[in-house]
Amino acid sequence: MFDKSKDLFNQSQRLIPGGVNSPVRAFRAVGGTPIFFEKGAGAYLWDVDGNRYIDYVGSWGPAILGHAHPDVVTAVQRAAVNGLSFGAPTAAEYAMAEQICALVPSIEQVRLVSSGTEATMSAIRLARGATGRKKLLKFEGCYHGHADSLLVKAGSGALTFGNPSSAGVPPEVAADTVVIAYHDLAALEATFTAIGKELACVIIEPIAGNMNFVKPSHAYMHRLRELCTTHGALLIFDEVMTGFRVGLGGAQAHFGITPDLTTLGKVIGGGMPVGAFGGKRDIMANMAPIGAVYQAGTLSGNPVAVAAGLKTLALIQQPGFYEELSATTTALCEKLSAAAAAAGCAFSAASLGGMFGVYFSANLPTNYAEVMQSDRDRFNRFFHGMLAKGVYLAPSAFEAGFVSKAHTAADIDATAQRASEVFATLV
Ligand code: KE4
Repeated sequence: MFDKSKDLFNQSQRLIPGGVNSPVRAFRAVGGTPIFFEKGAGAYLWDVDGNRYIDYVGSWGPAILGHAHPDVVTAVQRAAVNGLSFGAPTAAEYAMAEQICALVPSIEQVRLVSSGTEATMSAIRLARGATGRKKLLKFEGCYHGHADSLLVKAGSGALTFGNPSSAGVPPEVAADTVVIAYHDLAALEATFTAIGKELACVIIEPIAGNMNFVKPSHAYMHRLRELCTTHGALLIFDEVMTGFRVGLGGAQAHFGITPDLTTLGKVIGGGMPVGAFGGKRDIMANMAPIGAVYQAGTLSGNPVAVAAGLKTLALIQQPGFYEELSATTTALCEKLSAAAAAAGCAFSAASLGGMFGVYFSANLPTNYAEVMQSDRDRFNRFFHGMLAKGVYLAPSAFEAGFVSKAHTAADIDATAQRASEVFATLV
């Protein structure tokens, strides 16, 4: 069933570290051999062995329209025949900036980059340049890409500065990053009381997707906004995953909060490499070449990637898009939960817009510690059972899942039916 994937994985490990170009793809969290895919269309993926899957990873969020949407492919083809990249301004980049600023009102000016990591790394440098402060606050379980200052885990004490979570990150770099528990109001208040005036910024996943799906309370998020304002720390909403995914206005629209800076990625590229960071005009004025904060990129805003992003942003604005996407995702969570309950399996699920999380625990986690208490072994068995039945979930118990506009009610019913069969093997 997976012979060609196994052969390719054996080969690729010779020339690519771990055989993959991004660690989560290696299936280390779930065990087994990573699947090599060769085609995607709509809600489906086909692997090199010809197996078809209903896909709930969607390239980790970009494929909100489904794979190879014909209008997006045509837009890419039309752009490509005129040249792949000029390293010079194009009208399309301005059109992209217009779309982002129109759809995310907190963004008055925006800079395009080529990945979410570039977006968050640049936003933090901008916050430090704009405030003249060094320290940043992030939250346990949130992932913001692999910039040095973000590969940091909590220090020994609640308020001590972070320690590197990766080799190669100098301790002195990690020392300026404070890491506290996500969605813990007491920890947040204590941190601001102690070092609020020293914080250049707070970066948060406003709805977490990298510890699995965790949506904090409105009260917590609004208090975070208040504390940042009071202490002069810039609030960065990392919406690389939630932007245009949980709703047209992202998580900031859901909470009714205006962050100082927002980072974007994934959906805005429609599967091509596009990231962005933006915010208030007076903050963005610090960016080179008009300001002193340097940031650059050879392929930033390249016409082919922007063409994919522009067409994607146009299509997600169609009337009823998010109502239908949300209904499909809600139905998936409800049907999976019903199937688990019928099998007597402790399970819970939650979603917002086209993003969801499933947990092998009876109660929905509200923070990292609770997520860590879910049954990872059962998830891994569920993952492989579903994979064998042609359903591709994120290969980790600590990742969110994604539904596309291309997923139909029949796909959701098929997924639930196959899940019923797998749940029965778990209890
Ligand atoms: P990229 O550099 O991978 O484009 O974006 C980094 C990033 C930043 N912020 C958030 C909230 C993100 O979720 C991500 C990347 N997400 C992961 C999925 N958990 C990408 C998958 C991977 O690392 O291969």
